[in-house]
Amino acid sequence: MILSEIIGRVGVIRLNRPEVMNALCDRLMADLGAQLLAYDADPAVGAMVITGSDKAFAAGADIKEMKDRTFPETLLHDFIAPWETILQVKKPVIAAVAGVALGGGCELAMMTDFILAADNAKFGQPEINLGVIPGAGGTQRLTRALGKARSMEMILTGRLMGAEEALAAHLVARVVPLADLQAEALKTAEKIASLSPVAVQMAKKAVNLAFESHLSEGVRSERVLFLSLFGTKHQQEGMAAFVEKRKARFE
Ligand code: DAK
Repeated sequence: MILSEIIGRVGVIRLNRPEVMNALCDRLMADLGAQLLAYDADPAVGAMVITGSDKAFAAGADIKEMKDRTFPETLLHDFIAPWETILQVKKPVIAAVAGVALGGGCELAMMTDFILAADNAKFGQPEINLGVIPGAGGTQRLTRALGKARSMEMILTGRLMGAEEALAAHLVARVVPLADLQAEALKTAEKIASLSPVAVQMAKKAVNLAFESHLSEGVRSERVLFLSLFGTKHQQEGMAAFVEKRKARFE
């Protein structure tokens, strides 16, 4: 249900259920989580990309699998845990989104570190049409990205948002032509993978603090992370290379 390969220093994971627009069933989520953790532990990988097909990043959780679940079952058979594995990943993860990213698909994309969108991308939280609400962080992350008014409108009406609107609303980092999406995602991930892995992980942690904490707490924690980098060779190498007008070598 996923296809994965390492290209250069980038672990690429492709969601692969084309017959159902990459609907995210339990097995796919378990496989995705396991692959993310494997790449996180693999020194050959410096960054990851999650992508889908040209038509669908993912059309949401698998409705056919989910529809008969009862409340006690959802509690007893923890179907939530695999959705959160991605939050344990320390290396940067980019979502390269083409086509639809709906419901759980949009939530998965928002759980990555940032989204690169193809010009045909469509984002939305249409759960309200199914008589439910987003359950994997959508109400929280979409609201932090878009602000209350736009997020409320999308979640209450199920309206989809195109790539350009998503860019203007700060949901995505960049929009590129569909034909360039994979190459751009790889190039971006490769750039990150070429940098100091220690600084990269601390940068990810620090930016996430802005998202998940109050300002003063985030700034205090950023300072601790920043100062601790002065205990690394990469800080010495990066700054020495600048002064000596040469390219830094982060080994
Ligand atoms: N689940 C299962 N099958 C899906 C699917 C989905 N989400 N989306 C599409 N498919 C299937 C269709 O049923 C169809 O299958 P067949 O009929 O051929 O067997 C096939 O994919 C092609 O779809 P369409 O024929 O509908 O294709 P169209 O191009 O006409 O439309 C579409 C594409 C993506 C606009 C449409 O399929 C659609 O609206 N799909 C549903 C989108 C949606 O409602 N998504 C939200 C699902 S609810 C949680 C974790 C996650 C979640 C909640 C909690 N926890 C950890 C607590 C997430 C919930 C959701 O995502």
